[in-house]
Amino acid sequence: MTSERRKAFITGITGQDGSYLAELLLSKNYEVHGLIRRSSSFNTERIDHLYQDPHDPDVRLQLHYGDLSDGVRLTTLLRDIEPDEIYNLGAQSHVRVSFDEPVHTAETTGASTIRLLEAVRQSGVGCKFYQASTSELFGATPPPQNESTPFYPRSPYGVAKLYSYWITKNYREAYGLFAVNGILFNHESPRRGETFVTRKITRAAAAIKAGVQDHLYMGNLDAVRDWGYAPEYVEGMWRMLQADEPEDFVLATGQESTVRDFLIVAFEHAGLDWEKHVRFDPRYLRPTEVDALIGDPSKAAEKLGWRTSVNSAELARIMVDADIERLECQGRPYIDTPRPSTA
Ligand code: NDP
Ligand code: GDR
Repeated sequence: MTSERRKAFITGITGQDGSYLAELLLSKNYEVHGLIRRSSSFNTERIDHLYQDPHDPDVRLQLHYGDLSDGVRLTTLLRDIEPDEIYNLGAQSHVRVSFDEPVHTAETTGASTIRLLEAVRQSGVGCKFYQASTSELFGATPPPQNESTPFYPRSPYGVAKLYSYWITKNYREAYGLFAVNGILFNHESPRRGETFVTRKITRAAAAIKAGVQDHLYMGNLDAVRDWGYAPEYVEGMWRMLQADEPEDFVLATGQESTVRDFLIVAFEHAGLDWEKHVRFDPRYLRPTEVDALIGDPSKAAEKLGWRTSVNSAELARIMVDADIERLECQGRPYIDTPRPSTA
């Protein structure tokens, strides 16, 4: 049995998507290997519930220290692990932060993809490769966006991801690698990073309801996004690697909401009037904004049988409930995390 078990290597396993993907693959009996950065404090909160004592026989989740900036480490790891599937989810993934740290973002979100692809070639492992591409590639091109829509990125993050998209496609064509781009529209969950807009809103709704916060400072409320539920999207990633041919796919709900729409639902669900609490702060604006992203997921529906079932209003309610519960468990006083003022 064990010899037939497939092995997956996930970069970004400590992130939102990496944690759900690890869960999914473990449930499918994979042996899961994750790359984690050495940090001065623990950074594995999202996968702590999956932890298995490495001393146990038959352990199926194994974590390896490494950084996407270290190509030699990537090659050595792949040689040792010999994965059947690689999911490249690791990135500096915050669009606003990419304007503060453009060079770091180019390195982590762009150049790291070629380091990993070269590690695949140099280690000689025969494996499939998933690249976490993004609707941010479409940027200024108006919706609806599908696999044939021209790209026009609007941030250092989007431009770095554009490089990763094309180098993945190039390695597919040049070397016959089973390498695919999942062009994923925004997907959220209770595990979403705290400075992305949905989570920022749902955390604030919970904190204001609990009486430990008064105001929420926000940027552009008119931006239109296509928000889906993250666990459904990692299923789509896996399906892309199970297809007969390597192809790129858009994953999206096909439905639009503004930031304001999400805010209204989240605050209403917490029993709050958003207009009493939300204030504008220009520091949260981006030098160049992506006004509207609405995906057309028909190719994924047709060829992968992939569909979403959670819309953005349901998502807002799931996330508010989770943040209320989390805050109740934490107890008071509620201490927000120190962070720079742009995200
Ligand atoms: P997160 O920001 O939650 O997670 C990013 C992950 O990358 C974390 O595990 C982080 O580690 C890791 N990472 C960052 N820098 C490095 C590095 N130098 N070396 C190794 N690991 C690193 O992102 P999501 O889970 O939301 O997204 C996953 C991927 O999908 C990202 O590439 C993102 O750009 C892309 N994407 C996301 C979408 C979304 O809506 N969520 C939509 C489309 C694409 P640590 O925990 O130590 O910080
Ligand atoms: P995005 O997500 O940039 O789409 O990238 P984010 O949640 O950061 O912003 C969505 C929209 O909300 C507007 N906005 C604010 N955003 C943040 N973060 N904070 C605010 O206070 C605020 N006020 C308004 C933004 O201007 C924007 O229009 C996410 C990331 O996960 C990427 O990695 C991924 O590739 C894309 O989604 C698809």
